[in-house]
Amino acid sequence: MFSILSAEKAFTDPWVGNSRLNHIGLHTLRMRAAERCARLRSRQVVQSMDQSSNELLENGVVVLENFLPEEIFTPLKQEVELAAHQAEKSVPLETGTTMGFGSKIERGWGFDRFDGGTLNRFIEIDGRRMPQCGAFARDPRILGLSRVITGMPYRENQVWLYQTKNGDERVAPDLQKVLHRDTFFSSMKFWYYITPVEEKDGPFVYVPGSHKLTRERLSWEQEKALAACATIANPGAGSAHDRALAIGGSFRISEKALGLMKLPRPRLYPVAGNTLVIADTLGFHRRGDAVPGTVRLALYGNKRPMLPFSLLGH
Ligand SMILES: O=C(O)CCC(=O)C(=O)O
Ligand SMILES: [Fe+2]
Repeated sequence: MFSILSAEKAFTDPWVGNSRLNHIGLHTLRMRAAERCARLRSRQVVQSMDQSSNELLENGVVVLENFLPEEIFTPLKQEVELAAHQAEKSVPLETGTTMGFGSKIERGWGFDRFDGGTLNRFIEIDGRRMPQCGAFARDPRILGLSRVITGMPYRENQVWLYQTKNGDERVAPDLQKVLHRDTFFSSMKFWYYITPVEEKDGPFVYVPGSHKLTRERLSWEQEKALAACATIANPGAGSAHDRALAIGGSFRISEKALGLMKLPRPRLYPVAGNTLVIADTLGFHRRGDAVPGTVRLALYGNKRPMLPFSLLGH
């Protein structure tokens, strides 16, 4: 019962995935209530809305070029590149060969995880050894934008040095390269790119404005929720892969369905180094198609509220 009031998104949960309750609108009710709570929290803690805050609320995504002044960016870049190089010396950057989301592989300096062929390398920020990164993890502007989206800041220890190495889609497809939304409520993710990301490197892809709960969006969500319940009721139907995607609660979407929702086409965000990309991942997004072997290097953080129905901003 309490799972309905939690951040649980998987329809395998007996309450979240309850067929009767979903027929009378449980899923969309949770979405609308969580959205109200997020707006309420945000209003408590956001003192003033600057241009990027407004853009973020309007589009669900904002790109801030030349985010740091040169005299801060240059030593920060050196620090990040050194840490990435040291990690690579101990464990080379490799791509994956198995489908699906891999589990964490603990390393001395953090962990690796594969999304299909894509390697995600997370290197821990040790503030004593990496003072520039430590300071970046407390950046007041990004903390402010996190509050705009979720009404909450992210935790400093949730900021990582994040390298992505693109695998070969023909060998092991990456589920993050399929358009989706992360969960049923607003969450914040940011990537502060240290090096340029070109189209071939798999830039972030986002559908501007798709974080809004329009009538069309809510009816699509309702359909997806009922499809998830039907999948659970028919354990024999469909491949294991399709079943997992239907009931996992991170709904995938086709470009055709986007059009039916009157949303624009997905937009690619290739960027120069020293650029911040921050998004509400309730909006539809994906990791862009890439040439196998290319690498992205960023500082990354996220805030997915553990209590999406909390009324208190902080
Ligand atoms: O790596 C990216 O550009 C986006 C991947 C994604 O879907 C996510 O982190 O939620
Ligand atoms: Fe995602």
